[in-house]
Amino acid sequence: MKRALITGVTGQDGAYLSQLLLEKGYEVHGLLRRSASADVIDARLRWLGIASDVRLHDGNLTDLSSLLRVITEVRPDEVYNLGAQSFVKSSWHQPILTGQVTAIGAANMLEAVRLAAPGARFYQASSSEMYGLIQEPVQSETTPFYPRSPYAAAKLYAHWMTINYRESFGLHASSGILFNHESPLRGIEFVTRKITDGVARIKLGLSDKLALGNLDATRDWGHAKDYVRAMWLMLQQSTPDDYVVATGRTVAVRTFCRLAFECVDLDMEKHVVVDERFLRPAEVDVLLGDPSKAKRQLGWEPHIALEQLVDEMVAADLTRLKKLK
Ligand code: NAP
Ligand code: G4F
Repeated sequence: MKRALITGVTGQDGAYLSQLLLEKGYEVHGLLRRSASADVIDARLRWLGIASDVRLHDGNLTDLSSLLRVITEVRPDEVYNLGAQSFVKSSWHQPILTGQVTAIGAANMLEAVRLAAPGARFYQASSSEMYGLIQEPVQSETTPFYPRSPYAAAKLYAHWMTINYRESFGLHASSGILFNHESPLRGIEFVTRKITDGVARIKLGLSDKLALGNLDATRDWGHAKDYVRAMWLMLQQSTPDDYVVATGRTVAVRTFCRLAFECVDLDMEKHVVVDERFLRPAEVDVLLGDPSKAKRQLGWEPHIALEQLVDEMVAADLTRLKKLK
């Protein structure tokens, strides 16, 4: 039985990846940072019905000693570094912490793997956010990066450290440059989930307005379930490498919003207001990925279309809110 260790196991991707690996017969271990809300921290794992199947270990990406201890205890075959301060807007409010967790945290993981489990295969959660002010209309593995936020700068450091550890120490370390991916388990602060939650609230009469920021930004949105499969596929290759994971279709926040309102037969123009508080100091206007390398080399392609994703998210938020009503 293969053993996997996942950092960020309580997040959206950590939950879906745990589910996938359990289905494949893995023993799944997760790094859990200490929280005062211990009773709700595993909510996503519980939502998927797998909380009791994942073995949780107390540790923190900023504490190398804890990572060394956990890796020594678990002796993983595969390590997925998904833990991060992942909310771009917060990275301007907490730039140093974002660097400590998202950048140095990844370096800590690479060191811990190098020292305690050098034979383990390593996955780094890199991000399309690194393309920032895009240098090519469609972004691939060879497109130059231009980070536009403290988060993106931190991810870029982690990305290059992953490549450096592969080249310096021969670690089987791969980096997935994943474009935005969403699901009913997406954090409520991200725009897609904020929209589907808002739409459900308006439909149920719990609210009348939805305040958003830049409606013109466009993103290449996929489903998290499809994207965790790409992570796993990367670690099944004999040679480590870097891959863009995307759908190849980009739509505006406004379009996502319209689709969500259409799911409940409402007109977004009557409910959406633009609020400056949700604008960013520097914006990533457009992201559009070219996943051809992942298709060619991993045999990966997305199965869930944007319209299906929006339907699923709105339906899940309606169900969730009806229970609270
Ligand atoms: P998420 O839901 O925000 O999850 C982040 C995870 O990191 C949570 O489990 C969080 O724990 C954990 N974490 C935060 N600080 C930590 C620390 N100091 N020590 C240990 N764990 C810590 O993110 P996601 O959407 O699942 O994304 C997974 C990864 O992919 C992230 O690295 C993200 O930056 C990256 N990524 C995401 C996307 C996307 O569209 N979703 C695209 C590209 C890259 P708590 O539950 O305790 O907060
Ligand atoms: O949903 P978002 O906050 O995601 P963002 O900034 O693209 O970052 C996500 O994807 C990255 C991959 O490219 C990940 F690396 C990162 O960890 C995260 O998962 O914002 C998407 C767009 C932005 O252009 C933002 O300005 O939506 C725009 N937006 C408009 N109104 C809003 C809002 N974003 C949020 N969060 N809230 C709004 O009210």
